[in-house]
Amino acid sequence: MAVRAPGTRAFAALALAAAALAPAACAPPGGAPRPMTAGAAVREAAAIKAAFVHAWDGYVRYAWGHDELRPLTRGWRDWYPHSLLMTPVDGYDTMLLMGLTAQADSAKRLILDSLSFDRDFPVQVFEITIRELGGLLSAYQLDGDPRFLALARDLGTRLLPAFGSPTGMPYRFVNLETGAVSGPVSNPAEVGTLMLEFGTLSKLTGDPRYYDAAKRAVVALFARRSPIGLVGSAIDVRTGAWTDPDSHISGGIDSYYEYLLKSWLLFGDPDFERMWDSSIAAVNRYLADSEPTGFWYGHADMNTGRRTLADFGALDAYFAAELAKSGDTARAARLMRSIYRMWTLHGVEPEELNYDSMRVVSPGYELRPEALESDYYLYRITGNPRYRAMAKVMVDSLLHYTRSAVGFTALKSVLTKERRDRMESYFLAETLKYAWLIFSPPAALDFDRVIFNTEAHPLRRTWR
Ligand code: DMJ
Repeated sequence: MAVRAPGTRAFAALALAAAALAPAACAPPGGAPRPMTAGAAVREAAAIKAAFVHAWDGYVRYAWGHDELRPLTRGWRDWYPHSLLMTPVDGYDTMLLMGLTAQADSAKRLILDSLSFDRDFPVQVFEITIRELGGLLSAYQLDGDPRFLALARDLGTRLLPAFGSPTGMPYRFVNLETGAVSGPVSNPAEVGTLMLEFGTLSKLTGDPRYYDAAKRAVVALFARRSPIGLVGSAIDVRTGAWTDPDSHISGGIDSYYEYLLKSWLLFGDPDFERMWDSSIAAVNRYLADSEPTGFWYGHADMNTGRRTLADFGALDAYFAAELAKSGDTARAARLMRSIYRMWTLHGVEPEELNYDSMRVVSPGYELRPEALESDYYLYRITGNPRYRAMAKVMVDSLLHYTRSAVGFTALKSVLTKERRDRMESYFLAETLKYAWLIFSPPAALDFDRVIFNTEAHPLRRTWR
């Protein structure tokens, strides 16, 4: 069923606000936007919190005990033959941060009463690690209940057989009960986005196996970078041979870079610093692209560095956060201007844009958080009020176009605003969390002491 967003004309005011920012958004941050008053920020944060409650209420009413809400058909979706409670596990720490005590209590009860990983089916190691393991570890750190850590430990142990390949890089899937593995052709994101969770699990339990397995995988992947320092899109974990040389910072590679940087920051392990330093130099040399339309990161051949594609999309938008966190606020600010331009082109960002022609290549919007994530980092690191102004435009349009009677829903197309019956759990874990944090006082979360995993679960170094 094609459903269109309501009140599009009534939304003209927002479009005007976007237009006011857009050309100039493209002017340097620091160009004197009207700072948001404290009262306006409080109201925006309250609207985002109310949006979270609306999303959660939909889950409670129509998808309770399942992985995800189907907002349009008022049903549910499970990823596997049995639910792993993706939405409650992913959303729990956002509830704690927002002070949603009643919601947090019911989510906690559901998780502790019924979440079990003793299941005879294969799961995707990457997704289960970033959503479930990450969610349980942050739940433990924020809430202190040892049952969260026990669940995390059980899950981490069941995932460990995935690392049993000849190279040490994990298979994509592992059966939680039998340990049987499958999916030998993987990618840098799935190989290299396990360290924060497995490392934290080791630090919190005193069992080094998790840290060691995840680190060995990253080191094995890094060792297979090309002579010019880039990685490709697909690699066989049995042989270590690349099966796709397309290099980029987008989905399939993205969080590999994110975790090199953040593993250095969270664990202080200098091997990660070296790998990040060498990787970011190659990325900035071969993938960064200054065009008349803005500053972007495109695709290139990992062996020659030859530009192959001028595409950038919603997933790539995380990269400004990494640049900012690593201290490169100049590139981060330039990239954020492009991201904002991409977002305001059609009112909501598309999944993929060709930045030469500025034509949409893939028109969906999957309720993704990355643009707001980068905006949040830039706002916290620079304090520049322009980032709150940008965020207000992005948040208001996303809530407008994706809100449905029950929950929020992905868009099939940002061009037509036609909807799709899906509310991913990361909408509660990430999108609404970053949005809310941008408009909340710094005390809402100690930004300098926290490392977010790629699903926005905050992890803290509580060990020596
Ligand atoms: C999330 O699951 C994570 O942010 C992941 O790193 C990328 N994809 C989604 C959000 O877009």
